Amino acid sequence: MKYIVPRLILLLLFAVPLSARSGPPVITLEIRDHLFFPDTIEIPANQKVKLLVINRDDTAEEFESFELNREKIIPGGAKAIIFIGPLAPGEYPFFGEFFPKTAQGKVIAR
Ligand SMILES: [Cu+2]
Repeated sequence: MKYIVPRLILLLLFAVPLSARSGPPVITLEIRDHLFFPDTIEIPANQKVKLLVINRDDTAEEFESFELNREKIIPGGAKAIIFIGPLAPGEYPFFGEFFPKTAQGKVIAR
């Protein structure tokens, strides 16, 4: 018992500053009919960003970008989180590897 109370106080001390701190901005990207919506995402340069990718299709898709060095499979009807950045200002194309002719987009860091 004497160990539990100090630990609880420590937990409380850390819990408050952690919850007050906001994480990276979240940008939602949807896949529908093998297309990305939106197909152009603007993000702040030099800052980490959290992409929430929601696949509304029944089929799996793979978010792929050589420029962003990211590759992630999102099963049909599933969601995925992909962290990108901090990025230098510029354009970073991405595509859906399973439907590359239609599923195309780009991240613009400003
Ligand atoms: Cu791939």
